[in-house]
Amino acid sequence: MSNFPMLSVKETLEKLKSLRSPLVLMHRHPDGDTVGSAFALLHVLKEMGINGYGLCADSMPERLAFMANAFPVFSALPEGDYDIISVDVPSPQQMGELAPHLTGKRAPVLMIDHHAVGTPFAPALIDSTAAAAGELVYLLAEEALRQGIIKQIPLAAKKAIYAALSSDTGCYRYSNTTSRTLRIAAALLEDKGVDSAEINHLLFEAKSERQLKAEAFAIENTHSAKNGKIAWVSITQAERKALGVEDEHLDTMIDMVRSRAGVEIAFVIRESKDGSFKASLRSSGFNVAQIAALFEGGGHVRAAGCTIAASHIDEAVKRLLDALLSRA
Ligand SMILES: [Mn+2]
Repeated sequence: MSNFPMLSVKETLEKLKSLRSPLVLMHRHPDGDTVGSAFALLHVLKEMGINGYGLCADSMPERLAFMANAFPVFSALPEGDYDIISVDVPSPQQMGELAPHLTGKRAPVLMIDHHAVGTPFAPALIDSTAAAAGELVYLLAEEALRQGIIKQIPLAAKKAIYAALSSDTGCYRYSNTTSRTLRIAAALLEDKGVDSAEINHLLFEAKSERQLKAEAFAIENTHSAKNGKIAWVSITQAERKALGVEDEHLDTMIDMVRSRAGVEIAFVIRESKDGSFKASLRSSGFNVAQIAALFEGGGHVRAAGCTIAASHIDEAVKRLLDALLSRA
């Protein structure tokens, strides 16, 4: 286990109160939970009188811009004094290109996360029963409210937390959705300013032309093994160029693979610009986090990710498939 202390919500709030110009770190290939949690936290900190900024190795996806525009986001470390806190980042690997810089004096001072498998790198508030990191940001905001540190949870924070929860639960459909998730969502919706239909439309329905192209590619190029129980798609840089799609357009390909009847384990492997192979895994029950951990990745029982070392994409597929076939 980790050498870093595990913190309660109250202890984490104490730490937040002492932060000086915090940089809130999001994971690489940012999704709705890491972005929603980071911006919600920034809004809550501002309400506490603490001004912070975002930090992410990769650029903010266009489709999340609706909640990611109130604070500047750095993609490289700025000069000056600041404290780095991470949200939804389970391991240094998930810091992307920032990882080698976030050590020593620049090491994060706090992590807020909900992944079951990871490599803690700072004192941490970790609760793997939380459906999203956004749930933990809500608990922190609620505690700050209870202690009178803030007078209200800002509307922008409420919207971002609602989006974070919705994003990681697939619109409150996945098995990670608990009664607490729904109670928090209900509390957020008490504020008439939080428009669930609009947020869910932006997260799940409003797809760009290029995102749809990537989904069509996934539908047409799905392979399977074990009588269709394991299914996958791989996409090379050349194929990505031909389609004109960037990283942010590929995130829903996995949904096309897993939505096939009979599929129990789905994965997508994409070749990145730097020649590495990034895999996303989903399952209907089999522990894919353990498979991802074999490749130094991590995640949740039913949703995990890792980077696979290989000289060619077919080799990356074979390495992951072999690992799955020998255990699933
Ligand atoms: Mn998350």
